[in-house]
Amino acid sequence: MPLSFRSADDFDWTVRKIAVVGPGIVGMPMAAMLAHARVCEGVGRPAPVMVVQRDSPTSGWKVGAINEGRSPIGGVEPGLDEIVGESVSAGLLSATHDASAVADADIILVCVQTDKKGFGPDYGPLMASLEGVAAALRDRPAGNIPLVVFESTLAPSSMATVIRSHFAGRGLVEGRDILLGNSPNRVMPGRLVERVRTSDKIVAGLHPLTPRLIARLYSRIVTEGTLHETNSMTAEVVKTLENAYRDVRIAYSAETVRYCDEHDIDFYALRDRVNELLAQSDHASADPNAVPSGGMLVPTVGVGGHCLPKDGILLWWRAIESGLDTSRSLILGARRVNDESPAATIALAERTLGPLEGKAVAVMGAAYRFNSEDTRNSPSLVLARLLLGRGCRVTVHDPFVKPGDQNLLRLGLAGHFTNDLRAAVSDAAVLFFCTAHRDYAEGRLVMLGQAPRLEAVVDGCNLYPREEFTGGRPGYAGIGRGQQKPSREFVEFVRAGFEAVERGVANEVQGLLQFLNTHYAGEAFGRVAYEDVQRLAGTCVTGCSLASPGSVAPAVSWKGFTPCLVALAAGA
Ligand code: SAJ
Repeated sequence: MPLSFRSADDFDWTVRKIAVVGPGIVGMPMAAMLAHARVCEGVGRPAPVMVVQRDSPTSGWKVGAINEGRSPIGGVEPGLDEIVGESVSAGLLSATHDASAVADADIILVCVQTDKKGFGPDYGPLMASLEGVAAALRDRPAGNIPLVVFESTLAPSSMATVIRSHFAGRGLVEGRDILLGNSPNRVMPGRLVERVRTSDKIVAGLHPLTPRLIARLYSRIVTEGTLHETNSMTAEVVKTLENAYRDVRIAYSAETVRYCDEHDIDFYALRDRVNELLAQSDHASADPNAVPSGGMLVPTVGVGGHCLPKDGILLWWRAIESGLDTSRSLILGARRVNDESPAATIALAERTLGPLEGKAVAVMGAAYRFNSEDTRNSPSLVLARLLLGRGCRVTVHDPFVKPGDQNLLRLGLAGHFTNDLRAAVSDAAVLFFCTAHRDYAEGRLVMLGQAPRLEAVVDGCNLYPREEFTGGRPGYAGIGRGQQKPSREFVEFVRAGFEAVERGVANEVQGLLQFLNTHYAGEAFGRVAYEDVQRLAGTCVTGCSLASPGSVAPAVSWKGFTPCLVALAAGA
């Protein structure tokens, strides 16, 4: 009997095999680290790990790569290739296209990407993968009670509704035939293995036993972080809120920097002073390759990636579906502010450098984040299309992104793209730096020397200090690069605005929790307490310091400037 439990504290568990569905940036490190850890639970030999990857045109090749001992993850991922190779050589890691391989697994990790569609989750790929998992588990050996753990980001209530009912509809009743848990991955491309090992991780479930089981398993790979046990809906809220609140703080910086840039105020001096007053500082003002974690975050050409643009909408999904008023939502308002950033970058450029129409411009960096090939929701590509719309002759460059990249093709930019740096800059009058790739940081002088027609540089990613462009040619415009030190009164105005925004988010989240608990917390164990959300979000390594709910003072303006997020917080 691989799992028998009398209570959440009294159980016998045998783990003979682990399966991982979806060897992407979440599943591949998890599979390799569990295999490498030699998990011996209730048996005298390590549990082998089987990766399942459907035989799709774009990803089916990963099975062969893994079985040859190679990680299918692109970019630079320290430590991952080594543990994949070692585990495959030891016969403890393998891969297959066949989903029925999960039938005899005692633990199944589901690491399939989720997305948004309109104002709700897009679970298409996830549910497609669960068809195979449920069919296989229906034929599982008698008496097995497999544990299925979702590492994917899920909209609050999904575990208790969509996921639970999917398995129940196939004869697998949660708590009797199967245990359903979730542990949303806090992945960071470029640090995949390190993040799993060192970051705190939330482990959750629908049944009280489940977090205990996941914690016991994950304690073998999360060796420097802390495992926090809770229920599924709390984990769903914390994960989506971490990203939503990050999006809000970037939006508050974006609104503030637009005012600063119009009045030649040094935004970064302001940011560092305000964060010091908030006791939420970081080193990101001086380092374009830092992962910002302070209170006020860093305003750039825009917010891309697969997470921040979608998770606030996932958090609001059930409330929007029920028709709740969204007009005063800071989380949804922040999305609008951040989506304006590419256009705001062009406005800054034209204010400083004159009209761009008809000029040859190069967009430097197609990826949404530095030293990465990932173009999902990349603001650089939005900027490129806006520049085309203004009659510019546009080239898009990136050292990592592939010419056949799906988003380049989808947005009609493949014909404007090159990996050749010299070709990208040779004819350009203006260079827009959108992604802080190391090639741009290290090769500035050589690169500018290859641009004989260069008139100006626009810095949209905190890449270059203004002092590096003092000679007057090329001209320089940088987001946040005003030259006047902020007054003490303006610092105080911005700090007070930040505290209004953080209070506004707290009030908004408290309202969402009341809604979710009323409609989706079936039993006491499933309820979400704001204090738990605050405590668990505070374990996010990139900073998520939530305020407590409370009253917000009426919004005031500074010489006519009132951030819309502050107005929303005061109005809510
Ligand atoms: N960005 C800014 N200013 C900032 C920080 C980021 O403009 O101060 C932009 C970036 O340029 C990028 C986008 O926002 O375009 C997202 O950047 P990110 O640093 O949030 O990186 P992601 O989206 O790859 O990872 C996020 C992280 N979430 C949090 O830090 C709360 C990561 O920890 C999560 O694991 C990941 O989402 C996820 O999988 O949810």
